[in-house]
Amino acid sequence: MSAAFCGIELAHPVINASGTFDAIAAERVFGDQLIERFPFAAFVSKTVTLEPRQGNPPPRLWEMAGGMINSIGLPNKGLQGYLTEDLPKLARLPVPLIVNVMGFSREEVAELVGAFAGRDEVAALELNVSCPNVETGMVMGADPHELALLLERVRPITDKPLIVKLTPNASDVPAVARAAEGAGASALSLINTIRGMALHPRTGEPWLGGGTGGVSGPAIRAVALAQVRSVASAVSIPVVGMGGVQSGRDARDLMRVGADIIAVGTESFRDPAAGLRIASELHELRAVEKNSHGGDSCSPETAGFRSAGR
Ligand code: RRO
Repeated sequence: MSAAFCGIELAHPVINASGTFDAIAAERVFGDQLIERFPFAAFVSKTVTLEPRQGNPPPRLWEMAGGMINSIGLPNKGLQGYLTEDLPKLARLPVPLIVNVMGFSREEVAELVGAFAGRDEVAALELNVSCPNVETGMVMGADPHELALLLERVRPITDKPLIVKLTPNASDVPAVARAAEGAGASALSLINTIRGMALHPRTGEPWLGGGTGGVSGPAIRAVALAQVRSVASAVSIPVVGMGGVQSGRDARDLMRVGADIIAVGTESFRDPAAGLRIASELHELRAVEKNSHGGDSCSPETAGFRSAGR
C-alpha cells in the first residue's frame, strides 16, 4: 500500500497533521517502539516561526462533543532553536520529514524557506497560511492574490516540494487553491481547523485564553469532505486530505472525493498509534473494494472529481 507524494516515497498514505503529534516527546515515552512502529508514513513537524514564541495564554484547549477547540498560538523555539535542537532529533525518525513554517510577512516566509532549502534531512516544506489563532496568519491563505504573491516570492528559493496548507476560513477556498497552484505550489493540504469559541460555563466569558480557537475532530469531518472535494476538482496538483479522520473509512471517504493521501490530527491525541491503525483499515477496505469492483477501486464518478494528469 505504498504511495508516492510529490516524488516522496511513502510506505502508506497516512501522515500526521502538523502540531498534533510530538514525535520528540513520543520517543522519550515509547523509545525504540516508536521508531519500529512509527504511526505515520511521513512526519510533519509543528509550525516553526522565525522568532521564538510563547504561544497564547491558557486555557488553550476546550473539549466538546465531536472534538475540541485549540488556541495554542504557535509556541515554538523559533528557527534557530528548531535547527539546533529539534531538527537533528526529527531527522532520525524512520520516515521523510516535512517541516511546517509560518511567517508574518512574505520576507519572513522567504527566510524560513531559505533556511531549509539546502537541508537534506527535509523532504518537503508545508506553508502554514491558515492559522486561525494569530491575527496576521489569516491574511495570506484567505486571499488568492496575497497567496499568489507569497508563492511567487518563495517558489524560486527551493526545489523542495512546497505544500500549501489552506484555511477553511476563507470565502472561496477553490479560488485560493487555484491561485496557489498557478504560482507554483507543489501540493495542497486541507482543512486546517475552523474558527470557533467556547464560553466559560460559570462566568460566560470566553474560555480560551486566545478568545477564539480552531475546531477539530469528527465535528468538522463533513466540512473537510466538502472542501477537499471542491479543491481537488479545481486543481491538478496532489491534495492531502484531513479533518476529523478517525478510521480507515473516513480516510477512504476523503480519497473518494479526491485526496491523494490523508493526514490524521485530533485522533492521535486519543490514540497515539491511530495513524498505523487507520492506514491498515484503509488498506483492508481498498482490498475489499478492489475485489468487489473487479480490480478498479476508483469509480468513474470519483474519477470525475479530479482533473487529469496526476
Ligand atoms: O498554534 C495553533 O494554535 C494552531 C495552528 Br499554528 C494551526 O495551524 N491550527 C490550529 O488549529 N492551531
